[in-house]
Amino acid sequence: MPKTVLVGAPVQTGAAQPGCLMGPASLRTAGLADVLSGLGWTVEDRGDVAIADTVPVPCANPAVRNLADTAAWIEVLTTAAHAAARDSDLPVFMGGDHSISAGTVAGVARHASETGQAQFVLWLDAHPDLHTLDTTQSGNLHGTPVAYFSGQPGFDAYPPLTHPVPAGNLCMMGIRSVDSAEHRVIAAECIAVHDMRAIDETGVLAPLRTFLDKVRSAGGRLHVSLDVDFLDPGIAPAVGTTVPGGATFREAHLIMETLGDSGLVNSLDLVELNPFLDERGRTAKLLCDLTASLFGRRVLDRMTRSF
Ligand code: 4U7
Ligand code: MN
Ligand code: MN
Ligand code: MN
Repeated sequence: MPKTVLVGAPVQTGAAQPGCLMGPASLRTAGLADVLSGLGWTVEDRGDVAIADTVPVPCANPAVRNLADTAAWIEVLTTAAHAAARDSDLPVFMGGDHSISAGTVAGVARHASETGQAQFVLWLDAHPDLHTLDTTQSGNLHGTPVAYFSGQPGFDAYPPLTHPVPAGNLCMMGIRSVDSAEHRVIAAECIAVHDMRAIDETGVLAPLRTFLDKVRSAGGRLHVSLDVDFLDPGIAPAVGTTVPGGATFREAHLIMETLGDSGLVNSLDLVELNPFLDERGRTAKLLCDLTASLFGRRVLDRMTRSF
């Protein structure tokens, strides 16, 4: 049987609003482990990671908030993600705000280097999260993980990055809120960014298939990072950073089903869920259902049907 490991990352130091620390508990309450075992997966829930007390870390940018704690979370998550990738076929990292991906991607990329494979990342988000500690104006560090794990300079206060993911191995979908400093990085690094206008024009499938072909031909490993704000706020209200005009229910499921069919996905983040903002658990349940689509749940099994 294929195996998944669940890792809880109750982190909210990177977000403006409190609440994301309840994300792992909400996903567990929505029944994530049972959903995946029902699909034939062996599930090991490793519980939540934790950090020790920290001392404040100085930063040249006075806007930056919670730097020491966020850096400590990134460090423990790098270790936990490396171990989870080593020990299972498709670990799920339950956030927590998106700063956790600085650690989860660093950790899975370390494992990829050990298997001799290239690491790829599919970033499903309204935002590119490409700020450095110098460029962030909000000071909210959930806006920084992609800049960090892709090896941008300016992260002396984060753990030293041993295995950066090349910008050419990134694909972003759903983007619709980009700050000017992020625009400059996207242009300079030629990152494949499919904004919502592009999705409107082409649908989700064409750019996704192009990216999956690239991962497959490189023999690479693929990490998927799903920010709740990728989804339209009408279907996923439990997030502090809503942006109108997000992915629809079917666009999101089609992405997850196609990713599942590809067999190429090796790790998944479910991030930015803020249960304090949810409505009767509907966003947590939607994340469980989207994860089920990635793990093999299908409305109908296509292979066995003919007309
Ligand atoms: B998320 C923002 F200014 N760019 O830096 C910032 F728009 O993980 C938002 O994608 C960051 O939700 C959003 O604060 C981070 C803002
Ligand atoms: Mn994000
Ligand atoms: Mn390893
Ligand atoms: Mn976002």
